[in-house]
Amino acid sequence: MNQPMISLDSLLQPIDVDALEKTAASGGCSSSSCGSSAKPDDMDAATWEKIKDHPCYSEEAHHYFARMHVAVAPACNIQCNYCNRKYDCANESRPGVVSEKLTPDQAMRKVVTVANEVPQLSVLGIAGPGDACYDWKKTKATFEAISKEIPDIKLCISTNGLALPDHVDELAEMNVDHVTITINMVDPEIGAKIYPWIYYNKRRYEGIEAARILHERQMLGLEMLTARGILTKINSVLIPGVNDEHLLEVNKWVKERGAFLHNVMPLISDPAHGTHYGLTGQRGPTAMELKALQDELEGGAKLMRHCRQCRADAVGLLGEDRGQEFTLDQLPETVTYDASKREAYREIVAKERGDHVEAKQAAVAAVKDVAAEAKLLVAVATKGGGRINEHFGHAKEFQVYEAGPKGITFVGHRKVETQYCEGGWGEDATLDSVIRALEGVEVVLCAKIGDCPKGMLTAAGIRATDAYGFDYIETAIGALYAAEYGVEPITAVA
Ligand code: CLF
Ligand code: SF4
Repeated sequence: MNQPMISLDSLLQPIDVDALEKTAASGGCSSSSCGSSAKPDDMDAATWEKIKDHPCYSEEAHHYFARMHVAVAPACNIQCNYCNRKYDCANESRPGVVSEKLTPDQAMRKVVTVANEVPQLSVLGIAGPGDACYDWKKTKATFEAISKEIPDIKLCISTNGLALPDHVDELAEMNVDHVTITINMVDPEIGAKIYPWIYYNKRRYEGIEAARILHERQMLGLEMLTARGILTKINSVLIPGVNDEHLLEVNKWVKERGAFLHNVMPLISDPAHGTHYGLTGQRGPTAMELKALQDELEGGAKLMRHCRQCRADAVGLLGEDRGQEFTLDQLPETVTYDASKREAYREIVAKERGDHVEAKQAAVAAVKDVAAEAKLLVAVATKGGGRINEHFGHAKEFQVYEAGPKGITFVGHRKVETQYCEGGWGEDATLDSVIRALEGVEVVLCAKIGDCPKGMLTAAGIRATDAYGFDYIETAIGALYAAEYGVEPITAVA
């Protein structure tokens, strides 16, 4: 079949085009890495096949692949103290802006339009803005229609778990490989502080009884999914003073019942959101508190640390949101799926990814070889592709990595409220908020930084450099760590 010519530029907008073109020009990928797989050694091939292009289930995939959510499920059967129905579901979103709710037909038009224009798209998720399992008819109609039109798109669902056991068999029949359950407690006494009521079997329950029913349904749903081989991720909202230490217990319970990943997310709480927690002054954790708990959880159920708490209508790579480009009023009346961009993108990424994996392995080995106990927290400005390819002033977030005796690990991201160079010049007040967001970070790596912000960062105890611009993230961090602790830096991979 003839395919239209597609320019790399139009294909790979958020990814660094120069770096990918360099790869393509050198014969597609470095000769030694052709065919190398990013599959971790301790993972079976079937599981890898399910997660390898899923930006949430694979940290490595999130550099390359995008998800989109369609907000077709507004109804909910419980009340969480961190949620206000006016806003997006806090299970899978950051509250703040009301979603544009869609019918299944509108969702179909939107997904096809996005699939034609965003080649990174690999996953369609339904994450509210209410509960996808409670608002089941719309969820099911949407998944069925879209999987017929775009058979290779992965279907993903997020739920509070109360109605989940009623739909596990249908999820399995629809080939839904990925389910997220938000589980904030396994002790109903703690649950009663998080959930004032639930609506179950046509009755409203309150307090400890409500939390006990929710807990039992969540555990049952998780066990049923595990029995059917569906990968389940557990999201837990970290609420300081309510369930922080308790999440160690949650981690144990979900691991025992086969959860694939545990994603601990910070409570987002602000009086302006009108939530119970926001209005009563319940604070969220700091970035360092979240990291400390995640570090404590290491060794239990495998952790997800790259969650961006997406909106229920998010579109794009994690950490970017292109939803505003695809609002209903901008969608064409009729649209036909064209697979060519997504197929071309996958081909290029497969080559780039093999190269990246080799570079990462070399960097991790080099860091482990350094006989130092020290840990180095590094923030990276990137717009995808696993490379340092974003200017300091344009970064909407920084990805944070830790280098140390265990190698190089991704430990989270720090959101920047306002970019330093918004409008073309830097604002000192904005830089102060960026510096606050970088709490605990020792070095910032970016594609470009001016002398002024660099000097202010230095004064705040944060070193910043663009010397590793366009390198792979791990290669740069490896070189930095090796240089810092007195051995020869490893060679950067172009
Ligand atoms: Fe969406 Fe959730 Fe599926 Fe991902 S999001 S339904 S698993 S496709 Fe991902 Fe967003 Fe975190 Fe969710 S970053 S909020 S974990
Ligand atoms: Fe809100 Fe989601 Fe909780 Fe329902 S499950 S109350 S929509 S956060």
